[in-house]
Amino acid sequence: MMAVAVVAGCSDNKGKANDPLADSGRTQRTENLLMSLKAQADSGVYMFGHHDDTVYGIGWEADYVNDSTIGMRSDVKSVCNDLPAVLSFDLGHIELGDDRNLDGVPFERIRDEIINHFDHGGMVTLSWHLDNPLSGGTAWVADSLRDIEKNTVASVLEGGDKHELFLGWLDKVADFLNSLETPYGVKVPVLFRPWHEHTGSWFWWGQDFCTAEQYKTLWKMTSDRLKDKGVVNALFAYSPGTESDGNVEKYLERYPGDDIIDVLGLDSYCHTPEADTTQVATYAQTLDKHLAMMTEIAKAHGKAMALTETGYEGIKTANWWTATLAPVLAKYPVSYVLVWRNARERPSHHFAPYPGHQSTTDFVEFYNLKETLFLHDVNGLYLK
Ligand code: BMA
Repeated sequence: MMAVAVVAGCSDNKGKANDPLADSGRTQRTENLLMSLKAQADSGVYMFGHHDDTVYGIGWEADYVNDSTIGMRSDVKSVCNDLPAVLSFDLGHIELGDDRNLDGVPFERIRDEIINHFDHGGMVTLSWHLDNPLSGGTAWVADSLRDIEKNTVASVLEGGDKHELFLGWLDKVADFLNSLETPYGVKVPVLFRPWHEHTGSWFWWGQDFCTAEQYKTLWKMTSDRLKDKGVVNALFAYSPGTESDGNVEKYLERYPGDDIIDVLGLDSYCHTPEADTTQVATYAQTLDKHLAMMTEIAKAHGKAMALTETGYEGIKTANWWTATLAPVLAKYPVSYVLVWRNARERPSHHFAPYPGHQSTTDFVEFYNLKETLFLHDVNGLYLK
């Protein structure tokens, strides 16, 4: 299967430093990225992604003050000698004006990693686990604060007590997105994925803490504000969890609309305390059911779709990549699959292999599947 080059796209504008705007008000490269996501999926291939891949892994952390280490080390690369085609980073705590994100990675470094990955033909997606503007707590709902959490979304909408504060938080995100520019004036496109897993009730924007209308208004406010602040390089992904159980109406219950969303996503995990083949099989069935549903919705709405977050914490079955994940993905037009982070501060919390891990042999097989695209595949020179 031929791979399709990702970010570079096929526009006449390619190579021009000023990167003119497309009709949508976004740069042509941003639109090209979206077209490439759809084209890749239609040709039966999907990109592999990993959260925080190049900034730390099991047993190491990048030297953030040394620019020569940007994009150089990665657990995935240590296993298959190639970087993921998709990198993911989190903007949590940018709203507070902090120098480092909620997992201790400097925003400066995140910016450099994004620009560097773009320079190598890869794609970047951003999540935002922002604090609670009303309670002062984290993105995650604390039981003791449940009553306050209930009012948080309402408080940030127009007329709410925290509206002004919150617009300022969105402006910090806008500033960051606007700063993603190469030295040659090219805006770097990214896929922004706020307000994810809203079908569950663990984040303050979750199901139990706002109405469908409030949730949709939160999205519209986010998209409008970023546009007003001149953001021209962001695509947006909608990433519910698996609570819809494969039901179209439930999946779309809080969908902000085709004018706001570019990519239909799904966040679905496999967590088992010990290796558990029954649970792994259940995970595959759940995935299958949701991706089948999303394929129909994506077709009807003309959208790209992706497995925006997934993974088996600890990867406790050695052949999980080729026996569990790949067979399901092969059936559906998924543009990328992204596994969560390899936490250097909590080694059991890892979702990609690292040297010595029991799933490395299988991961290399996964890497060599014709369907999977890594960085060498998307930069167009070494197509599988
Ligand atoms: C969660 C965990 C946390 C982390 C958060 C944001 O899934 O990995 O440890 O802080 O994501 O990256």
